[in-house]
Amino acid sequence: METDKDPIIARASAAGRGGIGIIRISGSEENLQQLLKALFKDRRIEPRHAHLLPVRDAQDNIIDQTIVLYFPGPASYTGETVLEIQAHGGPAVMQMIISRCMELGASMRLRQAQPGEFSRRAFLNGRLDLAQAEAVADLIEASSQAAARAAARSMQGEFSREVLRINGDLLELRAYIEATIDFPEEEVDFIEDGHVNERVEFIAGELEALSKNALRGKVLRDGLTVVLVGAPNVGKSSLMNALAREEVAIVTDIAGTTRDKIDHAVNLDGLTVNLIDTAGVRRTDDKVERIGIERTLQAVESADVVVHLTSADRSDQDNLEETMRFIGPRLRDGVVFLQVKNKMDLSTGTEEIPEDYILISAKTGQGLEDLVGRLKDIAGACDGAQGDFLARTRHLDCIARALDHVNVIRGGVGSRVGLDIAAEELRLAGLALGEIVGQTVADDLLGMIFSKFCIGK
Ligand SMILES: Nc1nc2c(ncn2[C@@H]2O[C@H](COP(=O)(O)OP(=O)(O)OP(=O)(O)O)[C@@H](O)[C@H]2O)c(=O)[nH]1
Ligand SMILES: [Mg+2]
Repeated sequence: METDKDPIIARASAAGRGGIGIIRISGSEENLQQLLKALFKDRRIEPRHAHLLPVRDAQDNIIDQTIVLYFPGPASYTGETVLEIQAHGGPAVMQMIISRCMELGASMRLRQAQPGEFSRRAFLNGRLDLAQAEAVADLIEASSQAAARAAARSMQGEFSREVLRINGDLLELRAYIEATIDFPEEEVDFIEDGHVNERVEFIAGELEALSKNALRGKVLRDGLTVVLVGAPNVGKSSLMNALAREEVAIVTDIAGTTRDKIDHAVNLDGLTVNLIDTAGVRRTDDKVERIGIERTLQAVESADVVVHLTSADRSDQDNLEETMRFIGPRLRDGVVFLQVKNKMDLSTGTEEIPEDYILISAKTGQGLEDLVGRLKDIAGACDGAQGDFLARTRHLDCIARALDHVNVIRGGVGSRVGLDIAAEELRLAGLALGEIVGQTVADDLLGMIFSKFCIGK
């Protein structure tokens, strides 16, 4: 059975041919010392020094001249002892060296590493937290310079430090509140003296700012996912085509034209947007349409932004409620919901449209600039991209859940919200946030209470 203790080996450089290819081995000090001895006889290998050494096969024929680097744990990428062998980067040479190492390492159960296993060990050994380990993968995957720079910042721990800082604030406030629970007669003073509600407000603000930054980081990585939803015939497909500037989706005046969801990546003024056109939602007995509507709802779950389209050419109060009944329960925490009124070219000007609606006409192009502007604002594309870090949907999700818990008690601790509930919501917020870095919040709460409070008071 494979374990996390087995020494592992893999080619670290890309497959194919290259000037140099790198093989990496990670394991215990004892195992790697033994392997070194077998590979290079009695040559002394200095830690972190480059050595020019031949790797030989079982018949003592040279496979290649190599550069050997030795990193004793824990000061290595994985936290274990790591050996790197740089050889000429041909597939046959690489395979021969790996095979030779496997032969020599058979007794110590040296095996091929699984994907990501070096980074997994780095995480398990506390060399990287979860967000940093994810950033390693993102840096390698980055397809633009901006994304690469942001991934590098995440890998250096910029994102994690933000998360941990806010988590520290959450923990400190919770410690204060928990201590207060033990002195109910002094509760009011405690809350006021400790500025509890101000601190909740401050943390909520920090979480909102983090959420905004993380969304920008997520957009850098994956683009902004915008889902167009609404009743049949309001012009979703027309809007998709107008934004894409090509006929991506079929448009007709028949309600229920779009049956399936249609994905199309577009570049809106420098912002990468994954546009998803969907089947109009309504109650229907048509089997195919029902499947299409379920797909719409699944798309809603994956959205960063949901654009809810209504049409100016009819009073759609009814279908607004109807579509919201479908869509509402499927909206993720933290997703942005935009109300957009289409077909403004048909507007008589008599209907009342709420102020926060964006008014457009997919047909004439009116208002599309406003819509794109809003999307760019949401993605933070207008802010200087300096301090960005890369983030994933998973992170956004954790932050949104943390913010949800904080919002429950926002402005109401000691009045609307009891202290035990406040402490519990703060605990849950901390847990949600801690998932980002792969940490469950350590329960050293008592220690914090005693260190910060004079119990004799
Ligand atoms: N006058 C006017 N007509 C529009 C506008 N946008 C869409 N239409 C028309 O409205 C009808 C429906 O448009 P679609 O884009 O197919 O609507 P949809 O929301 O995708 O409809 P389903 O796929 O059936 O859910 C078509 O006849 C379009 O030409 C607009 O801004 N102004
Ligand atoms: Mg359509």
